[in-house]
Amino acid sequence: MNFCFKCKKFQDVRALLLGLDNSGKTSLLYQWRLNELVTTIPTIGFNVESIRRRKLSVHIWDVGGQQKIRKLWKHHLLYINVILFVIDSTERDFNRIQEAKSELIQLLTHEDLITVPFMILFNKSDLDSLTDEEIFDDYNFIIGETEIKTNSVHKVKILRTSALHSENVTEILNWIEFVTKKPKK
Ligand SMILES: Nc1nc2c(ncn2[C@@H]2O[C@H](COP(=O)(O)OP(=O)(O)OP(=O)(O)O)[C@@H](O)[C@H]2O)c(=O)[nH]1
Ligand SMILES: [Mg+2]
Repeated sequence: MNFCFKCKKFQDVRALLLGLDNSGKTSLLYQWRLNELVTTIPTIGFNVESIRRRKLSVHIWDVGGQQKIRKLWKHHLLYINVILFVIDSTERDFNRIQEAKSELIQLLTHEDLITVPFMILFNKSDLDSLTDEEIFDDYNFIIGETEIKTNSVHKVKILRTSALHSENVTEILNWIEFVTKKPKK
């Protein structure tokens, strides 16, 4: 009989890191993976890293956010357990805010994602970022609006992050653990 006492059973979780270009997705990914802010270049295609968290093995796909390659996002949506949508919270340009909102609404209303929990990350909180009121005015209503439109049952959480200072990185993993926990048999 073969016993493997060292082998632990990990629950695999697939997380998708999306958001406009320059929002900080790759920086967050490597802050999680390496505990440091790496020098990034715009992602063409995607990066994937796996992070162990207690009984979870979280596989995070970070997909490039430039406008011309956003059409590739749809190829990553199947079998995803959580979406982490990153917003550059220093961005006050009206058109860029509209762009981010439009992409987020498309995802929140996508038929393949109707039961997938979303975390919206307002990144770069170490810089001159949007105030809570600005975030509420510019983005928060999206969630209510989406629920009315789709009658969906998304769990949505909003969090400020900083890839530079590693702010809230642990909280994100805690939340992933919470929303993907399988009921005990
Ligand atoms: N100060 C500060 N800078 C950040 C933070 N996160 C990312 N940056 C910087 O923002 C720039 C863009 O970061 P990336 O991680 O490459 O952005 P991205 O979302 O992966 O961009 P694409 O790959 O083009 O989709 C880089 O210069 C980062 O160093 C943060 O929390 N604070
Ligand atoms: Mg990137």
